[in-house]
Amino acid sequence: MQQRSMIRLGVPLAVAALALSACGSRTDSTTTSTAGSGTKTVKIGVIAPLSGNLSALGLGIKNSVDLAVKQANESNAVAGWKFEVIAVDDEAKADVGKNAATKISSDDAVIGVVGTLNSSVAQQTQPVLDAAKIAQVSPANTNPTLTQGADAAAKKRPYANYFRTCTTDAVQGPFAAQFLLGQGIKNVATIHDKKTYGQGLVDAFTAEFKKGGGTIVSAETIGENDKDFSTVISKIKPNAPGAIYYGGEYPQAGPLSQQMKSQGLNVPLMGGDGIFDPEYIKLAGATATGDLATSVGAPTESTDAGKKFLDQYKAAGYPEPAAAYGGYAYDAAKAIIEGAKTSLKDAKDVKSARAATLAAIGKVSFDGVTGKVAFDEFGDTTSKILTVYKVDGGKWAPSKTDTFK
Ligand code: ABU
Repeated sequence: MQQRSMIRLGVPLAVAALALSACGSRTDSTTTSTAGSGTKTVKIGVIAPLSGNLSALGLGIKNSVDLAVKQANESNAVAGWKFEVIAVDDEAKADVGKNAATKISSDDAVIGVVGTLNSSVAQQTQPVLDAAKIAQVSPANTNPTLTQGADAAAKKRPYANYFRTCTTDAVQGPFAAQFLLGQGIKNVATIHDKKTYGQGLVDAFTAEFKKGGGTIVSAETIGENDKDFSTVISKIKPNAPGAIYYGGEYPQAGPLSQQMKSQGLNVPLMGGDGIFDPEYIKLAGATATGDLATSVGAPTESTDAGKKFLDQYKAAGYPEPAAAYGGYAYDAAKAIIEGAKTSLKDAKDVKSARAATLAAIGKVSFDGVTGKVAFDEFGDTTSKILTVYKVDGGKWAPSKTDTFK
């Protein structure tokens, strides 16, 4: 049995009311720095959904990397070098992400990439970036196979260039299972979207839920672009689950919750970090109250470092909120910059410094806005902190934060 140290959070989450304004969306952008004469340029790529229905998360990632890069340039983090951001939209699609990785790899000035959001997209970007020895540090991919390989019993790191600042679904799924069992919910129906993330999360949840004495009364799937869930709800309802555990993201989870309640299946929907966004609540509507989500780490607003990051992000004037992965993207960019401090010191060009950058990123250890930033032998974050959030008063409110040991 896992031992957990628990921090109870009694104060509702104060969601930062960052102003949203319409802006022209660029699918491919380069933030130009003001490099003086004699300074060389090094680029950090971003591959994330910058358009489409997951762009609320992707734009927060892009902006947060931009903030880290601006600060690195202001502090002259690597003498003689100026950082730039090159951001490419993956549209949350694996094939588009692969093309984005190919495009970024063709740029000799790129030292590392922050991204992707989706585990299914990372499966395509990993081999492309690895072949070019370009570091990839994801703030959001939670599928365990990306770092540990397909066989959980014989873990083997598939790509030495890949790291992540978020914890994995091998922790997130069991964390949710423990939570529901702790609430006295012993019968759960599961639904996933058949994507890498959704399926893996439900598998991890199911194993722990059964181990803890729970019963999966129905195990269903949907299509990743489905909008009408009446058939799956009708199938589940007679089994009288105490909750629905959903593996997937908010564009489907929100309407699924709304349709569950309108069809009389009045139990909480619980999901992972893929549903933890205000968009979920907008889509799910008033009956979302009581729905649950886990997300990686402690609430950004709950720590001094997190508050400072959010203040700086707000002051920088980005039109979109940092969202769930902003702090993780900022820390991912900082990990690449820390690596570059070592690898670029005496380098003649970026390309020849890439292998040394990978080695240096593997050894970073610093206090980031999401906590200690360091990686284990698989490239996974050493942090095992997660938080359960509950929809309350039209917002996600933190319910409890735990560290899995
Ligand atoms: N971690 C949630 C959404 C992204 C993914 O892992 O596919």
